[in-house]
Amino acid sequence: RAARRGLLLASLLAAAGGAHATGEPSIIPLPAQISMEQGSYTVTAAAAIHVPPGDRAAADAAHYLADLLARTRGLSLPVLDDASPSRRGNIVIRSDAAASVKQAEGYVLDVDAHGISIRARDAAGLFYGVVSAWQLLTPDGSRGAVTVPGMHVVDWPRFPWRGLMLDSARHFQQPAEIRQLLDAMAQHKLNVFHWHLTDDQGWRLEIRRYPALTQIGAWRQPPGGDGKPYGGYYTQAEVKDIVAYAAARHITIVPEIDMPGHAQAAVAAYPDLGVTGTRPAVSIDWGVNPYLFNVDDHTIGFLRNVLDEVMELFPSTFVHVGGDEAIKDQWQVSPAVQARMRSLGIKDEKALQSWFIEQMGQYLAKHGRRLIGWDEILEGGVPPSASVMSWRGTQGAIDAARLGHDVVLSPAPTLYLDNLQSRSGDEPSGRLSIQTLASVYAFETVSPALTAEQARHVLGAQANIWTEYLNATWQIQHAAFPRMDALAEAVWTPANERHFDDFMARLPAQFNRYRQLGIDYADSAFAVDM
Ligand code: TNX
Repeated sequence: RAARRGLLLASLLAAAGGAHATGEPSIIPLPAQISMEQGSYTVTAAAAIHVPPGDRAAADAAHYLADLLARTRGLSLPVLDDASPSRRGNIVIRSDAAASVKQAEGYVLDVDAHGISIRARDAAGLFYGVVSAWQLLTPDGSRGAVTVPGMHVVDWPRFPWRGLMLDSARHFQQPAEIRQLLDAMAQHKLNVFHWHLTDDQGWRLEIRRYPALTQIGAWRQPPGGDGKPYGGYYTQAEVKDIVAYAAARHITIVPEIDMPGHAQAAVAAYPDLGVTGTRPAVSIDWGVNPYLFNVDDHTIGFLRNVLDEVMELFPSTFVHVGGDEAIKDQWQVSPAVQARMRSLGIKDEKALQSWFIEQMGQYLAKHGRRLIGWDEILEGGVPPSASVMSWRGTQGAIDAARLGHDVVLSPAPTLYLDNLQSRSGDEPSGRLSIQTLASVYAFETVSPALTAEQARHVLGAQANIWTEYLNATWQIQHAAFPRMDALAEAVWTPANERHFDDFMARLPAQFNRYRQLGIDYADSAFAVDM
């Protein structure tokens, strides 16, 4: 792969030469407003990063910058808390309630002959200003002193939900791999990590009250395996670390506990949670499995207890409860479930799923949280407390927004990164539909079918990495990069500022950063029309 990479990159760099010559800064995602100004500033090994004494948010952002620069530019700059209100020169980062950007998470970045200044009203804004500054300071993959052209940047995100979903159930990833992905997300100004933690093929989250969920549910016996159980899970201590790691990068982790379908691993651990009472094996193949959670008080109580521990671990307002692909056969043929439906006055199984989800929604609401689920939860009448994540195209989001529910877009196939991005042999195995960098880039989160009032319910979008076909780190990284760059621009940059050619010209510098960071991106993204 390495040889092939060199070739593709060389032709790409040649193609992008024009843009380099103009000195256009390679900030990805492209800022909302950027104007080039007179002058320039050279950061040398003698520079320092200055923050005001006691400005904790600025200090945190400054340390993140110092660490990144050391790793990717070989510049080890000290962080000094000596910035007076009038200080100019060098790199100055400060919280500023009067910063001339009103939007949440926004920042103002200036480069002139005196230095680089970053101001923001909130901590996330300072952090994103730092990410942009890091990109300005790593324009070309070389090490040491670097000159940045004068500019004035005012920047803020288009959407509050800029997400990535990772499926840790079909294949388990080590905590270090999760942290590396979170870091990369932060460097793309993505702020929601949707963590798919349970499915038919594995239950990955330690729940103290129900140890068999991970003792049994986290392990499967693959065909042709060596008899050793395959799988893994995250202990609560590991999860706390990962949540804190994400929070330090302004990322919220939205955990997903899938129900009532994709429940086979849980039923394998505790057969009395299921409908039939029999114990299946943890699933070893993909697709839609029949095992559903029961709808009796015992199972509903179990799920509430699980959510208690989930809420303890994850401070996120939103908790994802799945709701996808729950074929209702087991409910249909179970006399107990049918009796329960009659006693509740529920007319069919779709409405029963709606009732089931609403039970969870009310429980979460009682604890100050909000439920989100895949768009199938609309089918039996949308549960009043629910927000909706649209994956079967975008119609679910349109319907839900019209009904006044908040929505997040993650439509297959465009934002499903388990799809291939080219016909190149450099690709990992994956689903055969091809979703190119260009098609992800062109994704428009807000449907023109929505009125302005309805569009206010669109929180944003995310890409999903399902891992049926992706079990190694390099495969996940190939799927994620560089399409994560395209996604970032689709959810951050104002729609009328997005231009694919311009984006492509900024990408080679990003590839250099990937190499410095040890991220195994796919340059097969460019093989499509070559
Ligand atoms: C559908 S998307 C699923 C997942 C699969 C995915 C594969 C969704 C809510 N359910 O269980 O992994 O397709 O692309």
